[in-house]
Amino acid sequence: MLRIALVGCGFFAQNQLHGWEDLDGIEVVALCDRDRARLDAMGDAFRIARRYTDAAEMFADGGFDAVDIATTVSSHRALVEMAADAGLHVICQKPFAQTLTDARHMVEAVERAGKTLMVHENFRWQLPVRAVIEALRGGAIGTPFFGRVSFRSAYDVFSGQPYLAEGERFIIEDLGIHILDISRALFGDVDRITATTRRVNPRIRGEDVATMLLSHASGVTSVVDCSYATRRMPETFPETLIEIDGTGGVLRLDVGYRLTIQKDGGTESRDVSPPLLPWAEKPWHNIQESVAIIQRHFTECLRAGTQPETSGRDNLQTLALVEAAYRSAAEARSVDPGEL
Ligand code: NAD
Ligand code: 89V
Repeated sequence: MLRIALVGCGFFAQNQLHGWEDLDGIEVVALCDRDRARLDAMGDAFRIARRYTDAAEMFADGGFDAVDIATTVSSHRALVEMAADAGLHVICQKPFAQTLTDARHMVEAVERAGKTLMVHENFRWQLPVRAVIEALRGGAIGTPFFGRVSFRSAYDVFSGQPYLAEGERFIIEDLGIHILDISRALFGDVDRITATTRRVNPRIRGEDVATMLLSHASGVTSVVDCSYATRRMPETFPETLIEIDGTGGVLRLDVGYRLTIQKDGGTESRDVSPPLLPWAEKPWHNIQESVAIIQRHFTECLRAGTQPETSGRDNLQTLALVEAAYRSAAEARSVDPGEL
């Protein structure tokens, strides 16, 4: 039995608790939130008796093997370092850290403790996205040379997550981070990125449109474009649309979770829609199911003694891309993420 403690009982955490409930050999034994009302609501809903408003107290009491950090980013470094000191495995929500320096310290702390650290970077684990990754890695269209990974929507994310409207940074830090990570999963690490950003919605503080051009070390050029200001029908939230051109054909993940591969003069098209889990609801079900998938990956890695694909160390590259995109937009130049 793997015993888990979860910190942060806010908007998203219920998905993580449902995901853990569905996995065999897992028990969430303790919950923490500094907001007593949220803590009790979540504790009652998931019948978890051990409840803390202070994470340090929870870590001191112990009795669990891993911690699932579902708080917003400003608390991540302190919580990850406390977990490392307590000798625990860690899953931490994205964005992993506020700065690359923080992130490097966090990765090193868990490595020193000899434990596993996975970032809850779940978009590359979505079933439709996974189908694209597997087709590409399986050589379905030969060697890729161009990709577009696109997320455009006008869905109101601010009512569920009001903090998204308040930060100086918005779409690259919160959503673009996922889409950049998908581009890395498909085409590998990036030598240069060029980005433009703008704010369309006057009621938020940060940027809600970002267009990024990536030169990958593999030779692929990809475009990663994100918008929360795109009023189109049908509204496609939260679908990531993907186009890839390869030496042997083309691949498209289109609206409605349809994957099409064209090669050798033929077209093969299939529905790769995610299932609607009993606790999930549309349109979030795609994201919700990827929570269950990434959690299963984490437990399999612990059992096998292997590193998660979205480990803390791997995520340093995604975070560097986020920073490089902001720097590129601010300085109107292309940026090598390696310079950060
Ligand atoms: P939220 O603000 O609704 O909830 C966060 C909770 O953490 C709050 O209840 C707060 O009281 C608690 N908290 C903060 N610091 C704490 C501390 N030091 N100790 C104890 N409790 C503390 O936020 P949310 O929308 O649930 O988002 C949480 C994280 O999940 C964010 O990092 C967000 O980016 C991420 N998120 C990820 C996805 C995804 O698909 N991966 C989707 C939505 C949100
Ligand atoms: O997945 C996320 O990180 C969410 C959202 C989809 C709204 O951007 O914050």
